[in-house]
Amino acid sequence: MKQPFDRRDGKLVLAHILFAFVALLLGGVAGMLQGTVRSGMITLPANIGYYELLTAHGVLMALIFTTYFIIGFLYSGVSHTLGGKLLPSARKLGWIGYWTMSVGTVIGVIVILLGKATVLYTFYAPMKASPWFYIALALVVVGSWLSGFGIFRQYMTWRKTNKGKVSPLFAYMSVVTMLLWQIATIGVAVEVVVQLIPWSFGWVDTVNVVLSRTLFWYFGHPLVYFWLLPAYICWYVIIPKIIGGKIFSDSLARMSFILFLLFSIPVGFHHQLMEPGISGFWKYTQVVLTFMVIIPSLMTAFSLFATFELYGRSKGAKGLFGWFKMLPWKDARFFAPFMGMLVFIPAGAGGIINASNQMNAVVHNTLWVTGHFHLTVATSVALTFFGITYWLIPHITGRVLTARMNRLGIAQTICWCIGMFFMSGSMHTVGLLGDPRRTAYTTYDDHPDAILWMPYHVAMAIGGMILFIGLLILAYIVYNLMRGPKGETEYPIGETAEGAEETPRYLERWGLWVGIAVVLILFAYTLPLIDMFQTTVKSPGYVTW
Ligand code: HAS
Ligand code: CU
Repeated sequence: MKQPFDRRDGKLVLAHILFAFVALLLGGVAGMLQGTVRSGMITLPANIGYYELLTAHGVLMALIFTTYFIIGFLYSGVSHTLGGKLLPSARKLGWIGYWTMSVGTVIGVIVILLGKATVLYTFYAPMKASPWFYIALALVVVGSWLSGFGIFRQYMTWRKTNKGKVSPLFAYMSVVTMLLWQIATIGVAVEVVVQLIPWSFGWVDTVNVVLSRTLFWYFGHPLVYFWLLPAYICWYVIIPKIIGGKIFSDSLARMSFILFLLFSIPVGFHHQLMEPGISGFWKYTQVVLTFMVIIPSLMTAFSLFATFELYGRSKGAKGLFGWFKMLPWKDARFFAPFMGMLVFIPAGAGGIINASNQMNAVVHNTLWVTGHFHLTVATSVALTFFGITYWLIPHITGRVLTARMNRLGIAQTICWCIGMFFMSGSMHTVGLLGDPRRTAYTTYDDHPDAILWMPYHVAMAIGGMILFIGLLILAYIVYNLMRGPKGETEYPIGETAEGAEETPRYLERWGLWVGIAVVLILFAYTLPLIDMFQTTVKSPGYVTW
């Protein structure tokens, strides 16, 4: 499929990808600085302190880098698989979305750096930021909705003109990802627009804290799958092509995405297990649903192993693990996402620990959780996105990945994994020793036993430095990809293995799936929300910094 990319589509995609990398770089600088500022090694102008940097780091990396990259990547695949170019209306929605999000991002970052929104990326009330911070967030969300509508539009038009055909897997998965996003962001939009903006302008005096956190996590958990699913698109659809193999099963892949749509939203309480004001029964219910959403990840693991093994055996691999040697280890487009998969095994296991009520009591609000998400989003997802970049940018710009950049991509991956091993490994361990997250200083630090934590902090800092070097290598690679030698780069889309079962049509009955998702959400949230309206004590706002 060596068809060149439509130039206008390429521009839209590239604008998203490059914005994402600028955000990643700035977020990385903030991440680097926060440790040095906390330990007093340096002082920054305008009193920019640990919490400002931590907020900027979280917002830029977790919210901005991911959202831009994902929208860019999905648009590229939708354009490529649904007709070869975007409809003018879809492209237009993409651009309006892009500019709306960008205005929001710029306002948000300025307000954070001015020290008016030091509320971290989860912006928990009753910490009260400037209204402009919340307005900025609202703009980012609204912008992403518009982009989502563009993707739906392209898909619906394709279906109308291709009646009776099964849609391409990439496009199908993009639709699920964006549906999940649209349903989930309703929660945070209501929180921001109905609760936080009026309160931060001073139009109302108090805020219902439990309600705001519940609305946040109604969004916050599916948010992590909004990051994960595009990585899964790469693992299911792109990786088989890159290794020269086949997709194990198209229907299994679609089914796993549908399970994400159903079960990733009614589970937000697993972030609130230690919070008062929510009855044990509903926490228990949502934990059961959380365990349901582990299933599609296990299906994914199974399916990937099958793809790898089938490919290896087709090349003559013998024995139980002979296929392992056959994989293209020297190809950065494979190696980076593969390391992401490998890391996702312990990362996912950590998630299962978090979701278990009793163990959550041990790890909640400790650095263990920070360790968890640096493995999941900052390694599994991030490395996969880097792997995508190595062919996506050359494909769009009509260039090729040189052998030197490929080698550097492999070095970047190794650097990232070593850095994360030190940083996330020590976060996990010191978290188990009780070291709190999100804190520059606590009186615990004065206790003689706190000395136990120190070596882990040193290891975290060393890991952080290695990661920063990894980021600089990445920036260098991206810069070079934009200027590489002219040539053709394929957009790798895998094909389904022969003998795989036919894809059942009901997987594309959106009314049915969205309907079930809504029922599950209503089941998991209606009674707890009624409770929160009736019993909760409201709080005034606090500026804690
Ligand atoms: Fe999580 C907290 C539970 C997955 C991100 N999570 C967080 C936070 C973030 C985050 C950002 O229940 C912190 C939020 C904050 O600031 O407070 N998480 C889970 C569970 C899963 C999970 C059950 N999390 C993720 C993913 C994330 C992410 C994915 C980002 C992308 N998480 C929690 C809980 C908390 C939490 C609690 C709250 C903690 C607290 O107390 O605050 C599951 O989805 C995980 C399932 C995954 C698996 C792994 C499958 C493995 C695969 C790889 C196969 C590998 C192959 C390689 C084929 C079961 C698919 C081949 C290998 C060879 C050797 C050949
Ligand atoms: Cu979660």
